[in-house]
Amino acid sequence: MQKKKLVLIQSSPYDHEKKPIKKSKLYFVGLAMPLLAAMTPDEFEVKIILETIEDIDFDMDVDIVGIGSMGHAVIRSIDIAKEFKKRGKTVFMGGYMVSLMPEEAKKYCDSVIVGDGEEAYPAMLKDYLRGELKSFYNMPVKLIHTPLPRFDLILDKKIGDMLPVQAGRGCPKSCSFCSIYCLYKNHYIRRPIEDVVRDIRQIKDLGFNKFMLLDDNIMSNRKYMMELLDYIIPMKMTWISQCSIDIGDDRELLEKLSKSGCMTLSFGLESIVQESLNSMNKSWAKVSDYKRLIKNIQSVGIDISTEMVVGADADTKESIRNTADFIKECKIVVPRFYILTPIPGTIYHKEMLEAKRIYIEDMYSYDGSQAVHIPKNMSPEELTKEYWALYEKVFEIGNIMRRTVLRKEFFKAPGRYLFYMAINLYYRYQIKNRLTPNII
Ligand code: B12
Ligand code: SF4
Repeated sequence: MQKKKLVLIQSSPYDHEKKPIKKSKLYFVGLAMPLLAAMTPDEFEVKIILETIEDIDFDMDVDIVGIGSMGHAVIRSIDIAKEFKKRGKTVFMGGYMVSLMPEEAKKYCDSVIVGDGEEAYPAMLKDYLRGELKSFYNMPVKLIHTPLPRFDLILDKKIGDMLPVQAGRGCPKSCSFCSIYCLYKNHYIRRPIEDVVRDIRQIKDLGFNKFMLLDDNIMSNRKYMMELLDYIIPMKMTWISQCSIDIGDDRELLEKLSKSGCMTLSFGLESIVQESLNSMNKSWAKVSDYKRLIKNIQSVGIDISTEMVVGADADTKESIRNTADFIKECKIVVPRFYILTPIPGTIYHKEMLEAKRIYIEDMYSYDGSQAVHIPKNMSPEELTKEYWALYEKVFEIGNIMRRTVLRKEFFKAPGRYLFYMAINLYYRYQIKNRLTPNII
């Protein structure tokens, strides 16, 4: 039997002129598409398109099209779906955004996969072959036991020098604005250590010396992490990940992380105002501890990148301006900011809706770069202005240089700090064009 032609597309968000953002190189690739490709039944011939670095030929010879939906890139995903539907193709969608609003997504495609794809995706493709495709597939998994991701399908593309590997999915915390909490509701799955090690080995065997450990909080199970590190240390690789800031008090774990090649950890610090953190159900994070914990982490040679939001109820113009000093003092190598945004499906969205504080209703414009809610201590327009002023300040050339190349650590690892500088300069370029930095 002739194989059905399947293409999996990771869409790229639109810029202000409604053109998909393009890049000559995608440094961080996601895992979803190579993983789904690996779980594709034999009856299909599968191909991956990463739209940030390649164009989509809507007239390509294909039977069925799968489209991802990450953040505000969902509006592009919908437009892609419409184009393929016009040409009579079968279209399915998956990923975070469509999982948070499946009914809406279904208007534009034949089938929506909600949440985990491990069981739902192969089941959906089998149904398609039988001519029994359902509108929705929602099959949460208890254990993630997956084949090796098909990185071979993306190796000839313009990607960076690191590949992703997943350790855990979901998060034990419950921050009110977070899509991960909203989708997984504290359900946190850790993959078997031997599978994670197998995947890291594949990355090394493919000639990559760096990996990105995907897990929303590598700190949440210390025993698991300590054991995983025992396997990572002898591989002599470099890696980055995300974590909660309380890891700064665990000297033993920090030293072992550093020994294993952990280069950068990203922390969702969110705000330098404690009341704002409390209002986001993140009172477990203590602003008064931030500087001390950051110093501890940096003292073992691990650099810090941060994710912060502005526009929470206790934020003022002054606190937003002071955030720039915090970043400077802490020498955060890659700082990122968003305007606190009520993503549909999250608790925060419900709160803002009930309080009649939604300012812009078109959820497709929710890209974290303009205020779409009514803040407490300023107008939405003022918040948007303060947000960009903060970004401008933090990404002044002098500030970029000070936190990347003009620091004593530079001499220990010049390549690493030059890499951070390049990211910062690219972000600066995006900020000048009023694009929220991220796709790198
Ligand atoms: C790696 C990553 C990136 C990378 C790579 C992106 C890429 N294009 O692949 C970079 C840094 C470039 C990036 C950028 C962005 N990201 Co991102 N990213 C992640 C991260 C850390 C891991 C994603 C991953 O690979 N996970 C592992 C895979 C296996 O899991 P998964 O993605 O959930 O996929 C499973 C299911 O969801 C499902 N599935 C997923 N996609 C699809 C598609 C189909 C067709 C099907 C059937 C199933 C399916 O099947 C998979 C297996 O079960 C997540 C956080 C997280 N913990 O997941 C954020 C995350 C997905 N990103 C997010 C956002 C907002 C963005 C940006 C919009 C940020 C911005 N403002 O620019 C951009 C958009 C980029 C784009 N569309 O191209 C949000 C999404 C929130 C939401 N409501 O949608 C997350 C959840 C972070 C967060 N905490 O908010 N990102
Ligand atoms: S700790 Fe991070 S991933 Fe977990 S719920 Fe809070 S914001 Fe989401």
